[in-house]
Amino acid sequence: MTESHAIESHQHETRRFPPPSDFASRANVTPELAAQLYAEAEADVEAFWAKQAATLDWMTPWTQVLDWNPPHAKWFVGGKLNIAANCLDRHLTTWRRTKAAIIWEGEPGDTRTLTYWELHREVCRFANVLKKFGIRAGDRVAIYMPMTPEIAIALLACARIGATHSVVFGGFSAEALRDRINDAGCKLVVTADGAWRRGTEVRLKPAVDAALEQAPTVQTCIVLRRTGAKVDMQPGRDHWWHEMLETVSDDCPPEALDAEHPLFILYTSGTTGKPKGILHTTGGYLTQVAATAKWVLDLKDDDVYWCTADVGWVTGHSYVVYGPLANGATVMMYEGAPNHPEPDRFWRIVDRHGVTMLYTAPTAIRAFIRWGEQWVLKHRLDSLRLLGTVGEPINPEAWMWYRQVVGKGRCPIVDTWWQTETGGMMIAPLPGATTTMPGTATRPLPGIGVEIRTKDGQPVGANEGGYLVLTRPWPAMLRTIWGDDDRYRRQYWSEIEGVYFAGDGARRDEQGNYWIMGRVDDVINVSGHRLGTAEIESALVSHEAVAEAAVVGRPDELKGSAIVAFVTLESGRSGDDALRAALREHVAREIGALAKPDDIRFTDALPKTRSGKIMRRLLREIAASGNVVGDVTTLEDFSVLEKLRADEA
Ligand code: 6R9
Repeated sequence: MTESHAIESHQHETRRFPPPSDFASRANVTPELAAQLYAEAEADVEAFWAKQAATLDWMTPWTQVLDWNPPHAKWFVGGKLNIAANCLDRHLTTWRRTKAAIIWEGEPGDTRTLTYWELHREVCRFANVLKKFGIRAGDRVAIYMPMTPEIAIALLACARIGATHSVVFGGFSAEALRDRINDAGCKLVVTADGAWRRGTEVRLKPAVDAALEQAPTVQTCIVLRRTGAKVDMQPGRDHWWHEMLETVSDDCPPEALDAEHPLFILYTSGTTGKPKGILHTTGGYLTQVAATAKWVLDLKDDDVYWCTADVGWVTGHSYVVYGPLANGATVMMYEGAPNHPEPDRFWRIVDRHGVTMLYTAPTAIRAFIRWGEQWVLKHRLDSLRLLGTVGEPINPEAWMWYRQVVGKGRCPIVDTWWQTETGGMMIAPLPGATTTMPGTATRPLPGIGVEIRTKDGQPVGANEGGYLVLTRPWPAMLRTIWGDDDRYRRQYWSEIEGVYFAGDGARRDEQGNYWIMGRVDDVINVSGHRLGTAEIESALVSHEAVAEAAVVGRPDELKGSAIVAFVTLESGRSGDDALRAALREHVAREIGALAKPDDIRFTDALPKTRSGKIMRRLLREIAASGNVVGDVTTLEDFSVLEKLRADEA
C-alpha cells in the first residue's frame, strides 16, 4: 500500500470473550448453524439470500433474485409483498395475536402496551386515514413525531398502502424539516403537539407550521395529541389524529407492492453540501433487517427487546420497527431522556419491564460511565441476556464497562457496524458463535462482502489500515439518493473502482476481525503517519479521569497536523496541567509517542449530532481558527458550541 494512503493502527487488544456455552447452545444461530450459514453464503450468495427472503410472506413470488447493473441493484425481481402484512398480519394467525408488540413508556412514567392484534388494528385505521386524504402508493409522507407508539403506527400505515415515508427526527429545526419535505415533495405531514424531554415540553407543531409556510406540496397535516399543549390548527389543512381515527374503518387490506417499491427516504448529512435522501425499497430491505435481527439480536418469543434509538434514525427504522416486528418480537419503546428524572432511568426501565436485550450507542454508554456506576448498581438488571452497540467505534474501555457493570460479565455484546446507506447490519458478531473482543465489530455477516483497500483499490495486508469497501451488492442496500442519482454514483461508487466506498477507515486482523477506525475524514496525518482518531480517543478514555474524548487535527507547519484532544472528565475530576501531562504520557504508553496530543482542552461537553455522533468537523474548525462556519443544523446542543468558542477566545 502506498505511503500516502496508509492509515496506521496502533491499537493492541488481546482480551477475548468466547460466547458462554449456555447462550451458544440456545442461540438462534448456534456455532453449527453459523458455520452452515457462512458456507451456504460462500457457495451461492444469491441462493443464500433467496432462502432468507423465503421466510417472509410473498403475495407473488420473484422470478429473479438479483438484477445487478452496477451501481444499481434490484432484488427479488417480479416479487410482490407487503411489509406491514409481514410485520403484523402474519402473526395474527398464531398465538402472537395476543402477544405484546410494543411496550411503551412515556417520560412522565405513563405506559401503554399494544398487542399484535391492537397494533394491526391501529395501523389499518391510520392507513385508512391516509387514504381518506388521497394518499396512494408512491406518494411521500413526512413524519415528524415523538417516540410514541404512533410513530411506529405511522410508518407501518405508510408501508401498508405503499406510501413512501420520510421520517425527520423530532429534534430538527423548522428549516431542516422544510428542506427535507421539499426535497421529497411530501403531500402529507404527520406530527404531534409536542414531546416530553428532560421534564419539559419540546413543541413540534409550531416547527411544522413554520416549515409549511414554504412547503407547497403539503396539503394535509395530521396532529397527534401527546402533551396537550395548545396548538394552532389551520382549518382545511390540519386535523387531529384521534378525531380522524373515528371517521374510518379498521379494514384495510395490504397493498401488493413490488419488491423494489420505495419504502422510505431517510436523510443523512454528508460532511458538506445538502443532506442526502437515502432511498430504501421493500423486499430486499425487509429480508436483510429481519434476518439480521434474528441472527444478531437473537430475538425469541419470550424476549423484551429494547433498542434505545429514536425512530428518526435508521437504527430506529430497522431495529425498533421493521426487523423486530417482522420477527414477532416484543419491542420496548421509551419517549424521553436517559437521565430524567435521574441518571438511572434506563436501568429502572430494564427492571420495570423485564428487558432482556439492550441495543444502544457508545455515546450513551460513555454518558453512563460519566454519571457513575452507582446509578447502574442500584438496579438488578438480571433480566438482561444480550447487549448491543451501534453508531460509532466503541472505545474498548467503554465496552469493558458495559460488559462488567451492565452485563455483569454474563451477557455477550454485539458491536454492529452498518450505515443508513446499508439499511441493515453488515459487520457484527453472531452472539452464540462469535468470539468477541472489545473494540471490534468482528466479522462480516454471512452474505456480506467486505474488504480493506487503498485509495487506488489495492488490497492491504492483515492489520494494515485502509478504506472499508463493500465488494458485492446486499439486499438492504440503498438504491439511490432521492432525486440525485449522479451524486449516488459519485459518492459511493466512484471513489474506489468497482466497489462501494463506505467512508470509514478500518483494518482487519489475522483472525478476520474488522476494527473500524472512524470516518476517513477523521484521519489525522502527523509527520506522514495517518492516524485514526478513534484509537487516540480510546487511549484517552482508558485513563480513569476521562469520560469522553474527541481528537482532531490542526494544520501544523512542522508536522502537517498537530493532534488536538477535547476531553470531558469523570464527575468530580478537574482538568489542570498535571492531568494534561499525565494524559499525554498515557497516550504515549498506550499507542506511541507519535500519537501524543499536542494540545489537550478540557470541556464540559462535546458537540454531537442529534444521533449522538461527535461532530469532529466542528472541533476541527474550532481547533484551527476558533470559529465555525460550516453547516450546524445537525448539532444537538448549540450552547456547547458557544462554550467552546468562548473557551478559545
Ligand atoms: C447505523 C448508523 C454510519 C456511520 C458509519 C461509521 C459509524 C456505525 C459503528 C460505526 C464503528 C460501529 N458506525 N456503527 N463505527 N463501529 N459499530 O449509525 O448509521 O447514522 O448512517 O452512521 O457510523 O462511521 O459509517 P449512520
